[in-house]
Amino acid sequence: MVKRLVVLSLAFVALAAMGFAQVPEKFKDPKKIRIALVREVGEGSFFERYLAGAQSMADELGVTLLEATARGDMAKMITAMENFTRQRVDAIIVDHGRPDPLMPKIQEALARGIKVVTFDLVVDDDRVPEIEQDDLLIGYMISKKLAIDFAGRANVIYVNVGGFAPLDKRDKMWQVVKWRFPGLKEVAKIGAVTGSTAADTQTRMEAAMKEHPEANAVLAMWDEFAKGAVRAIVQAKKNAQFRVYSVDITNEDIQMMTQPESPWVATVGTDPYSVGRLAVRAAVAKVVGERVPKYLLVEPQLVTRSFLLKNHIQSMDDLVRALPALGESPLVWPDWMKAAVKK
Ligand code: SR1
Repeated sequence: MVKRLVVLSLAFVALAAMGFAQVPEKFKDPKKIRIALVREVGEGSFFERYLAGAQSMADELGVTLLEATARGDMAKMITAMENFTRQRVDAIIVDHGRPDPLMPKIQEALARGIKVVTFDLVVDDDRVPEIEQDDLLIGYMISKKLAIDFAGRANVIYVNVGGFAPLDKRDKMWQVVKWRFPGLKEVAKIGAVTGSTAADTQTRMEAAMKEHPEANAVLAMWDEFAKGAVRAIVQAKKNAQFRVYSVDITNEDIQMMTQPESPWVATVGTDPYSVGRLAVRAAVAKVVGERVPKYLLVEPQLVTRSFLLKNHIQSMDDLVRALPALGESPLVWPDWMKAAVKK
């Protein structure tokens, strides 16, 4: 009897390894699975690439992805949540947004049996997995890189804003690193999320540079902030005076970092394409009844300008080849899902 059980379990393990894992009942007709993606922010190359990743995963799994972007308008985000809840989609991915107005809408969706997953939104509910790019680590890695590059002494223009979960987490670590290296002076803090964030940051950076001629470093906690700061520096021909440190990496960022004399020397991030793919996998896994961990942290990587130049990297495809840790996230890949994608 025991022998037979052992043989059976070994056979099951072997079949699973060969991709014959049992497909969950609810995935038998994937076309019928509707996943809604409700986004607060859509501007910039990070969010474009994230959406492309989400769509690619939905296409590969054969599920339907519906999308609504609120462009910073919380009322629109709430309305989108209400609409998708009324339509009884199978799952909602809530992307950024404020916990206070969104929490009641998340609870309403859950009460109707709709699964909820978040990206960059902290939700105090064990039923809701949270995806993030390990933003405390991002904040630490990029702040430490700046501190070490400048041997602990720099006059920093800090570009960040409160009220967004990832930006708040990154800020916490900048505060820690400033405490550790008291020679880092934050001479100015600028930054706002406006819908034309890069252009507005450029204007703010121009003013900050005039007010603080002693500034020699920029720490920008979103690549849209970094783009604005870099354009202002280049326009003012102050490339040699500044070094820019940022968060996120995209094709556009690579182009700007590898320009001759670019002051943009380092960034820490993940591939947003792979984050978008993970969000869809997590939502589908919840819909079919898989156990999904509460915290799904995509591991960030440090990317320097010198690494890009040395390896002749011109695009995210080149970068992922040179730095495979930036590739597809290993999180949430049940065997049946791997098999479904391979077909
Ligand atoms: C306005 S929040 C912008 C950030 O969201 C994502 O976490 C990206 O990394 C980006 O930096």
